[in-house]
Amino acid sequence: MKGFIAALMLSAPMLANAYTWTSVVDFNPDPQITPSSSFSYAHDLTTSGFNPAVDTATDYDLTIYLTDSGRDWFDVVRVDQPGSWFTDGSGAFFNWSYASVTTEASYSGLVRLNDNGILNITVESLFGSFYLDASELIVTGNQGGTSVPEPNSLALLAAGILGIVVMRRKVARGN
Ligand SMILES: [Ca+2]
Ligand SMILES: [Ca+2]
Repeated sequence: MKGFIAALMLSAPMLANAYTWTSVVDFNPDPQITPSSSFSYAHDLTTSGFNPAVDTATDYDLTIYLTDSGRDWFDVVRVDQPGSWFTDGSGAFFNWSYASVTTEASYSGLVRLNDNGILNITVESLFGSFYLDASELIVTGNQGGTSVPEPNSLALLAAGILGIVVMRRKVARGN
């Protein structure tokens, strides 16, 4: 029984290495979006430490932040991501000045993220005009590749420790 518990404790950290990566793009200046001008950009999760070769994205939330512009009756935003598009559930913003819209992961979006760490987004206006202030991508998944030191760096490390030991001995003798 004790052996079983020990084995369980040893294997637990390897079963799940849950991790969250956050990528924020703050547009400056904020691009204006109208029914005749959409705006495309990309979240590059590799700049947030995501490594497509070893890490796995399993889910994400994408939130965009908008500032109103123009005197429209109302505004409707559409967010395009690989394989799907999203319009805010309420359908429209009335009498607003600042708003955020959150959309969930698309299957194709997850495939792209796991392929190269990049999620391409296009923000469109179905009605009205507004500014795109910022975009935040929060990705959850598993962090793989617990870095195993290569033989070369192990040898360097050993040489470094040996050097410190030798130096200390010399210092000790000098005293
Ligand atoms: Ca507007
Ligand atoms: Ca901004």
